[in-house]
Amino acid sequence: VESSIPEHMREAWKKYAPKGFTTKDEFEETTVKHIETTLARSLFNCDELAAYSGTALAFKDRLIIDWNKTQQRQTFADQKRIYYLSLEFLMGRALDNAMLNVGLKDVAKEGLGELGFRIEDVVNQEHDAALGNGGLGRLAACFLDSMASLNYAAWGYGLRYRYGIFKQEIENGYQVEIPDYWLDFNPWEFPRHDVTVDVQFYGWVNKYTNDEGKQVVSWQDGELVSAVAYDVPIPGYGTPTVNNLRLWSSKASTGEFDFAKFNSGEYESAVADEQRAETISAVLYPNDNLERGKELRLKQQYFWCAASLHDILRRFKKTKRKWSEFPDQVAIQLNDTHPTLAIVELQRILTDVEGMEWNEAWDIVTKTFGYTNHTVLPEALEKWSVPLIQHLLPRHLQIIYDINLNFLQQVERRFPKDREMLSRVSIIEESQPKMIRMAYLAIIGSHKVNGVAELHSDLIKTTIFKDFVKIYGPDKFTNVTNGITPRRWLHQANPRLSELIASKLGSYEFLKDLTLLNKLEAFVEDKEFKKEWAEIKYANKVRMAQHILTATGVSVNPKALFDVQVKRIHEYKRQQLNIFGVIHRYLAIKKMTPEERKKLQPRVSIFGGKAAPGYWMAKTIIHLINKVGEVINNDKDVGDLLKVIFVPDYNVSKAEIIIPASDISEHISTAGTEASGTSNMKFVLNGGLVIGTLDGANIEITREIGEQNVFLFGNLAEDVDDLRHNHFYGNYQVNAELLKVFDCIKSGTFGDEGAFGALISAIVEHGDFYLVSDDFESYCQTQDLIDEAYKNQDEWVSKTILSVSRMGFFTSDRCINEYADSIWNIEPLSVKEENETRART
Ligand code: NBY
Repeated sequence: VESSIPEHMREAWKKYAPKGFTTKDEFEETTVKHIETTLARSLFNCDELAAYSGTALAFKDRLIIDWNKTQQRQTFADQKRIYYLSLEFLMGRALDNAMLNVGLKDVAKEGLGELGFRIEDVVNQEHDAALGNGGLGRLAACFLDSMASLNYAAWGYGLRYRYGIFKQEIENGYQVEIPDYWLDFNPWEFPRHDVTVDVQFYGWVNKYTNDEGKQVVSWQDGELVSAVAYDVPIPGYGTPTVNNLRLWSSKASTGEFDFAKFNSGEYESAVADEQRAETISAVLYPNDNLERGKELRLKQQYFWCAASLHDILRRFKKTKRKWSEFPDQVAIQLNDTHPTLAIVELQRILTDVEGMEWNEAWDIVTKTFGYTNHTVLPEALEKWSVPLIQHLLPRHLQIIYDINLNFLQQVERRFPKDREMLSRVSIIEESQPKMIRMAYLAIIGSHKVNGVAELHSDLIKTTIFKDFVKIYGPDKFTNVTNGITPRRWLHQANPRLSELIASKLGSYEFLKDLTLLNKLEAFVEDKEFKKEWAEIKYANKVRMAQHILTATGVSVNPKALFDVQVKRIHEYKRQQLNIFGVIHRYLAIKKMTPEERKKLQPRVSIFGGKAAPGYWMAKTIIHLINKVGEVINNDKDVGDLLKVIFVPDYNVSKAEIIIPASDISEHISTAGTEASGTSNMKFVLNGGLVIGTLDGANIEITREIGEQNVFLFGNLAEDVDDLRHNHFYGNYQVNAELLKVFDCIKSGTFGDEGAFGALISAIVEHGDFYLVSDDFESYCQTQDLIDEAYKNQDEWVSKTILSVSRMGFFTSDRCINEYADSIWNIEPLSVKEENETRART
């Protein structure tokens, strides 16, 4: 590793190089020092927030020491790196994770105790890093944790939004969005003002022949915006590896152009330019599974792709290798189509800037990229209008046309005279205006395309991408079933359960190898163990009930069955089916005799999730849930038999409280619409059971844990098309029980007469696209089965233990190893090798 410090002076560096605290006393010393100096607070004004800040700063010191060593090691080892490009990283809180992963949580707990604080209260001060919408963003966060824990040389690249996903408040039952300004105090990031990249927009393309007779293409006279790197350390669990998440922040370019403006008296307009530049990374777009074609969003995408590629190329160039070795050194994974422009940008740099021939460059590009698809919903597939790209990125548009031309010629040779095929697979959709189909571009520019659960990966091959399977053959398409990190989603979220498991398995090794959970099966009939298991679930429910009381003012009985559906609000996820089912139950309770009521299983129906601010139907669903809750929760006939709760502002840290407290969670999307789902895995891993459709990863969860441990219902994906057809052309009738629910809503039982009409007419008049009515009966019957099953607590607990013991497959560690094997062709840097490398430096 190169250094500017002369050999004979390095002794001083080695002597004073910080080692980081390891003991309780050292922890306290570092923490108090940070509180008194960095934060300028003292014994007399140190509140919990200051204690959090000091602790975080102490751990940040530790992480940085390991981070530096890891980066040196990885550079020295000179092997392939994986770059995970994602517009979203839904990280949640970092302190508890840092303490756990570096193995110093007990030290911190004791130390904080001596300083007068409870570790739980301190950890709770942290603001979530919420740079994501839902599953896709959280998946990226789990992947970072796994890649570091498995010692892969991996970098995440994303945007440093000033505002994360909005905070949700509920006012009179309506969702209200509040900006999430989260950067007031963020000890987990390091500004790298020396790592900046100028990114160009607009301008024009100059093609000419130079003095040597060579064709030159140059994109010039555009507007420059600077990307500044902010690095976030990503510690692995039980390993010295600390990887890097690099987030780009936009600011006005300090190029000569702007200086000229400042000096020529155009001070105000220069400041305005500055603000315009900063808006690029200002805000996370709050849509999940919906694409809206906004210019600023396209700017974000290109800004981030260009800066990241520039950074990756700079690192590659330092190795002095030939370009042909690029794909042996670099793997880039595209998290959905959001970073697809990186494909075009790499081709542009290799040809226009590096002077490579088209085919040679294209070969490198396709060997470098892999593309992960997360949806089959047509409204979520990204398209950008040709005029917009022409305006913003004129050179890229030309390259996209060339990529398309080459591709279509190849298709023409394989399928001569199939004009239909050519227009179907063209990157350019011949609409008004013409549109660029980003998924097609991503497929054509990658060597592998994967879906995120078996059913989903099959569906993309047989529906939206079927022509591409014909063209490239089936091997280009593969499946990598999603996973979750057991560090956050078992150990951190449910420390008591993790501890109980460790006590039976003899160690915490299962957090590194989740398949070891299968040893729990031996305790399925162990009375003492089952008792403790059930006690932990109950304690988690008590904690949840406390949260519900503070957040909503409603008091719920922790002995009731907790039925949870928390996820983004979307018609395809069918929260409307759930709330209609709740109303159906309410109507049944109202009709019951006191004797019948006594026999009924008490329930708490818990909802949570954000609606995209412009998604009116989703907002209406939230409104209905809240209004139903107001009525049912105050109905004396009902009492504890049924409560309906909407937990406001569902986010990662709330998930960590809610998930361990669930008895049943709902994963009830219309079959074929939910690509995978990942919370389903989290719930089962925490000793909850699932009610679900045969969709996404529910299918594989069922295969792993056994049909008898899952409550499945509803129509199959293969029947959806026919059912939809029948809604319009057959003699179709809405389910009679569901109609009673609609009558109840329409009669004004839940106030706001008419406010919910659209939810009803979507089903009764507009073809019930999501098959709510078709699945209603089997949904309600299955809920009744759950009531029955729950009454036999002994069997129920056995089911949950058995399920947990069979969840090993769903760790994101397995998932990352599959990507590494089948897509990235990369090996981890073994810790042994790391230690040797360390000895050499
Ligand atoms: O990705 C989710 C899928 O719905 C879920 O089934 C899957 O488990 C998860 C991880 O693979 N997709 C998702 O969360 N998508 C988004 O959040 C999203 C965000 C933005 C846009 C599209 C989708 N967008 O086009 O702007």
